[in-house]
Amino acid sequence: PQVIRLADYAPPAWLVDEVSLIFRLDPAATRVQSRISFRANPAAPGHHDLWLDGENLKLLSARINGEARSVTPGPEGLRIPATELPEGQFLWEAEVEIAPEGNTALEGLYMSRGMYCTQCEAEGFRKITFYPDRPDVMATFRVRIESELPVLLSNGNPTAQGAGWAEWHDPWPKPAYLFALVAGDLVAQSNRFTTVSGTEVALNIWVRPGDENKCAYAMDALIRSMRWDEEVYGREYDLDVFNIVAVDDFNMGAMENKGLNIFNSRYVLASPETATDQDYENIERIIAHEYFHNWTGNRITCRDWFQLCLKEGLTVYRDQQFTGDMRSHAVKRIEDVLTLRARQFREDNGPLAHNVRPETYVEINNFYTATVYEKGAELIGMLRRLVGDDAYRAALRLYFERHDGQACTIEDWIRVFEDTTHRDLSQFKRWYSQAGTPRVMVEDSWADGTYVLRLHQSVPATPGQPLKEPLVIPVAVGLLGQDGRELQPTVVLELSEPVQEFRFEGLPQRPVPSILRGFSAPVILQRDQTSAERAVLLAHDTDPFNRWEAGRSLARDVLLAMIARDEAPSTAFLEGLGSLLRDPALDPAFIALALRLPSEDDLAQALHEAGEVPDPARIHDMRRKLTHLRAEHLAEDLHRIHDAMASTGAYDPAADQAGRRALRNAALAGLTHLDQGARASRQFATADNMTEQLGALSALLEIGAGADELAAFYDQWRGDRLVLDKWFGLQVMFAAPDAAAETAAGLAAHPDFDWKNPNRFRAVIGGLSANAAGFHHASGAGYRFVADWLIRLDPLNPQTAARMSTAFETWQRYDPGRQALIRAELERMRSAPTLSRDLGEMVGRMLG
Ligand code: BAL
Ligand code: ZN
Repeated sequence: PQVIRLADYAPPAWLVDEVSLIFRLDPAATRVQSRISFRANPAAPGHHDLWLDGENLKLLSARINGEARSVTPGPEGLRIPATELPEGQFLWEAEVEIAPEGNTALEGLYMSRGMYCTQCEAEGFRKITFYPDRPDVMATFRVRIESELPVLLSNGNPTAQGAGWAEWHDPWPKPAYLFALVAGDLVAQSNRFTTVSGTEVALNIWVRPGDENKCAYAMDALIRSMRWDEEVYGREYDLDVFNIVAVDDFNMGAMENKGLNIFNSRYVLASPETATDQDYENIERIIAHEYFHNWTGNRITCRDWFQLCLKEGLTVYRDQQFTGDMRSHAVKRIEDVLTLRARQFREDNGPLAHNVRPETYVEINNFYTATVYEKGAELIGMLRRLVGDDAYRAALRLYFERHDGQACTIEDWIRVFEDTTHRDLSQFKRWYSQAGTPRVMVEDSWADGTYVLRLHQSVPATPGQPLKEPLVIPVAVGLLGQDGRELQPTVVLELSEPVQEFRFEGLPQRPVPSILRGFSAPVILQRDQTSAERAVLLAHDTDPFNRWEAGRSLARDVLLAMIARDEAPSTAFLEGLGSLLRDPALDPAFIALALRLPSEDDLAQALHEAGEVPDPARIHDMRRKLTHLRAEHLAEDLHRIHDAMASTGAYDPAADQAGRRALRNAALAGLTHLDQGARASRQFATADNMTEQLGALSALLEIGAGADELAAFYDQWRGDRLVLDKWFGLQVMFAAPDAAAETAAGLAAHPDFDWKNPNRFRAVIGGLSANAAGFHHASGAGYRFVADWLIRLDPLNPQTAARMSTAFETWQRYDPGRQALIRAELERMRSAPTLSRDLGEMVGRMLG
């Protein structure tokens, strides 16, 4: 397969000023006419060939400046030699035929239950027509859609419409990956937004008839996002309309097409009865994320796909800030770090580790990763900490001013900060070009009122990168007295050498350090900390993240001691949790997070980090045992909380109520271990919202009960696709390790298992890989089941198959028996006759 390299970047020979497209929609034979005005790029002097990307297109006609051309495209596109091209500029016209109904890859123009929709990022536009499908070619688009379907949408503003047709114009130059088209029998929930300068914007969320009563929250989130981006980043919306469409078959979460965002329906549709609080929070976050792309991604886009983190890291950072402002910064930071560790640290410490800005790829779709997104966002947060809030604001102003309308690079981004602060950021830039999670090892000493922190940094070798250079790591530190009083408020230490000392003088007593406050850098902290120190932090740290972290590391160590030596959990640990449960000043959402034990995969990661070989079955048993013991010890508190957190009044998805329900469900999960599910059955029967219904069902399934509730749930929700996804997923995730593969196989044979729908496929096959002990069962049945299905899906939908193959990325952690089983499955996938470039690249990287 061809490897694409950042180092080979060359500017496009031909630029496009304007594109005009006419679509005559038909499921089996859609005709696409294009008129594209090309202009020689002054940045690529000389007279060049014209290369147009194109895949699976039937070329019906082609003309240059009105003159018919006979052209024979290859499998990836067509080339017109320079000798056959006018100099300077010319008009390209073509007509192609495509078959959206046969497009199972869900990339380009495809159909989802009778509706037409598109997904063009990263390289889907080339499946619609011949075009220079690269993000540094930006053009304005005019689109005419002809179809009998009632709703016909594209980017930009509507310009004209009649029976069976509609025309759209997008005045903002954009790369082809932001093109979108939708046609269907849809209804809108509509509203209006007046921008800060007084422009009226029509807002519409388009859904299938029957779903219009599930859009209110998404609309509310959109309006709040638009206001927030004006207030916090000074960014105003720039078209007359903003359309969002919910689609059932979608590979990703959502897509930021200019003026026409297309969403996986699970991130739009919500009602209290069908969506959990977590669903609501995801909707708010993703609506915001896609909206924020309008400036960070669309108005300023990426020069090439290696720069993906330029738009994704920044936009994730912005949506994290937004959620923090809407809900709770403390809770949001903990949630983000949980995700980062679960997904990005996992990736960064295995065979798929890669730079935040990769330097090579075979299939760019394989780089929409936690590293590009979540670690990319961490780099923005670190930069902000290093330069300060005011400089961050000034740098962002300069970024928007200087680069509006451009396709940019990480170098442009860093230069904006250098020009704002006059600081040399070349060392910081290594964060973009070095893979791997840095380790920061802490030693400290105390003498004569002086406390010294000695920090060592190192980054482990990653594939293709044996040696690493030191990074600039912002380490936020505070100091507490033994009595919990804060002796030193937060200061940011800049660790830039391999080893560095930091001194704190004039202290009255040896302090308890609170290191890496707010998780100020995406690193693994290595430090011997006594339980007494942790107890001080857990009880008193003014930094909520480190307060939570103290409890988290206590829980992790308790679990590791149980796994290694059957050691009983310390009373200090259990009592620490009890104090949290009894602290009326604490946010219930925070307590719920403090109660959440490290996942089985987190524990496997921790054991591997400590040089041990994790045993998934043992981890599972000990984690269950601790859940049980903890519930016994805290039963009284858990009862009280489950009663006290019961809802009063109408359901509201906002943070306050959601936090109370999260804590109530956490209490219930513990109590269910003690009462064989009596309380959970009652909660299930009386719940008037999905959060409590699903919380009860999960608690029952976790103890191996809940058969009646599961059947009732199916009967109640069999007509709701999104809720049915939950029904499929839960059963697999909570299946006992011995029965997990069998449960998944049974569900895959269920008449409602529509395996070509990515959400349903993820529910069952992804559900099994999320069941660590089931997936890693020593029989290999879990591995075999997942590999079977990936091999089956791959020829139809390579993007989703490749994404889900990351289930196997941790294989090097395990014992020789499991390693051999996984290797055999990876080899089997690699030798599948239908292997795609997508899955082929992933499997190849995992095998090394
Ligand atoms: N650009 C792909 C979907 C997203 O990150 O918003
Ligand atoms: Zn994004």
